[in-house]
Amino acid sequence: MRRMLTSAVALVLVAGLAVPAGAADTPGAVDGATGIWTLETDGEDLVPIGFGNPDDVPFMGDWNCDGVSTPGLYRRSDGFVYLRNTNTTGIADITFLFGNPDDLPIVGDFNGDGCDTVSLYRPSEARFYVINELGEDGGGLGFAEYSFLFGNPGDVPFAGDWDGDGIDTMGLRRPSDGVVYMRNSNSTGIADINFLYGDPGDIPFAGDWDGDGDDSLGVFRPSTGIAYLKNGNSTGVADRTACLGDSNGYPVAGTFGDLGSVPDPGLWLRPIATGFSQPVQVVAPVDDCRLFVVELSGDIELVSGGERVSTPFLDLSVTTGGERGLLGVAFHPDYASNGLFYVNYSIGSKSRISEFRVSSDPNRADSSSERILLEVQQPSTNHNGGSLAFDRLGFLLIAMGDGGGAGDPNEVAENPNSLLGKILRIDVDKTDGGKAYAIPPTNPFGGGGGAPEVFLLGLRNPWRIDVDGEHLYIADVGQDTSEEITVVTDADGGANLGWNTWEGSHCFDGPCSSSGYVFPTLEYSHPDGCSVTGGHVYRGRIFDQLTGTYFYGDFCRGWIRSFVYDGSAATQATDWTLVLGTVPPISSFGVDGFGEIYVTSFSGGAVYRFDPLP
Ligand SMILES: [Ca+2]
Ligand SMILES: [Ca+2]
Ligand SMILES: [Ca+2]
Ligand SMILES: [Ca+2]
Repeated sequence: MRRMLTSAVALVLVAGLAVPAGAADTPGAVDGATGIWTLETDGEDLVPIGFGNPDDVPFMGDWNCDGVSTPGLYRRSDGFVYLRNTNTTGIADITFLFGNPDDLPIVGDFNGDGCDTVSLYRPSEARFYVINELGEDGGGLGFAEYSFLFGNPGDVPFAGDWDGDGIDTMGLRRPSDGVVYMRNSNSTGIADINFLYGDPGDIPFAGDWDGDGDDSLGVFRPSTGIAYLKNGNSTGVADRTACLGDSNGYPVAGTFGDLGSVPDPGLWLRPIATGFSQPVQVVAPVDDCRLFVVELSGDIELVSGGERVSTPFLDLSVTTGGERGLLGVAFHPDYASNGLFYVNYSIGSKSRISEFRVSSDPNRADSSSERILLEVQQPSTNHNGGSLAFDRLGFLLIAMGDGGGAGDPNEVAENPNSLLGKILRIDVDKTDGGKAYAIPPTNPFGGGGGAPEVFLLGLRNPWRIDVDGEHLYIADVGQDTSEEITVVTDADGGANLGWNTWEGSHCFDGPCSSSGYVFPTLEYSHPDGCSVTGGHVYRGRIFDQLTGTYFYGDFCRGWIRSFVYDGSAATQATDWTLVLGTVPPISSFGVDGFGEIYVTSFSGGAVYRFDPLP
């Protein structure tokens, strides 16, 4: 699928020198529901472009022989092929009629001239029709240079340069058994290469994933949205995986060139799944394609390949009512190797923080693996906090509310000896002092003067917190006047965020002196909202211009706003209502394994994702 002659010659000429390998092909995905193409760059950014309609058959090729692969599609409804020469949103540069409705497009450089063309495979005949000039088909097959039989009716075709000679040849994958058959010449004959790869229902595609000059197979599994890419054409495990969307997705691959200057597309809240029972978080281990949706009632549900998995990942018995329930989940930074994750839930009149481990089935936790780390007595059913998050040092942050009632009646939030009204910080990888965890050496009261778990003081109900590098974003729900978000660093242990002397920047329980307090980075008043729902700093791969932007919402009003923290203040404050609408009650935000942002709403039990506008 790439121009091999040039790089093969270059490699010969500089043999013995340390030259970089040729540009590797990268995968992309075409969303069958929206027609949005999402192309992975060398830096693993994702660049979305709009081209074609949802039901088109998509592919990539180098139509103008400049070394860059660009989109093409076959529209069965009108029998036309549409090709584009740049990786930007727009209309076709080249259009021509193509074959019969059931024919499948096959893209490659079948004569080694450095240009890709669209040939076709007729499944009913198991025959390839090879075309080396764009547009010559003209609706019939009279312009095909030659044709040949290969495989059985029903096989799924693809093309690539299996032997690195600069000429693409055909391959087939048999859906019934997952066996792959490849030819090194475009002629009738038995397969030169055959091997078993993937599950029967996988979709094959090909590319030079390692940039060594020959193409090899990848398969896309619609049920999980995962592509498995292999660097050699043989049976075995994948050399890399890529999340290519959901079961509506279709895989493409190519050398996409410099996509850095493509402007961000518009943004919308795409409904991913609905019908959850009071969803309060979306979370995933780093680089994991799945979504874990936390329900207040105690289940952690799974979404894989865009579809909800029928059995929950974990079904936890929790105490509900008021603001109690399963409140927060965090995956260990090394989850991929140790399978550990942490939950914050209500049990009786206590908040409990526990560790669990995944079972031998990656879609099920081992419900018998619970290791209770910490329990905190809760005086009331509200203000139980809820967030769990690992900081960049690998310590677990636990958000604890002031124990409820109203106005912090027991004056616990500023009392360093109480675990209520705090951000706590513990080391889950060690134990000491008879505890199920260790105290990080830099905790402010590790040497005395307060409870050693305490990290930040003066919180009312920090329902949602976020970690972004050294920065911690604490969204603290207010009493009757003011909602606040405070940004501190992981070196600010011991900081007092003010409650209940201060509610935001308003004196609540005087006398009020401003000395010794950290005041909000941003606050808003009632009735502009009623209860802040903290979100996340965008670190995803699609929206470059949102990188570093912190999103948050209001539970009651359902609006979404953002700011950029510049190291000392909130800048670029933005209200997204005209773009995203409102989805009250916003219970939480979430982030997937690749940094894309989600929103959960109690209305309809819905999970939404920030998505490129179709
Ligand atoms: Ca091109
Ligand atoms: Ca060619
Ligand atoms: Ca070849
Ligand atoms: Ca290769």
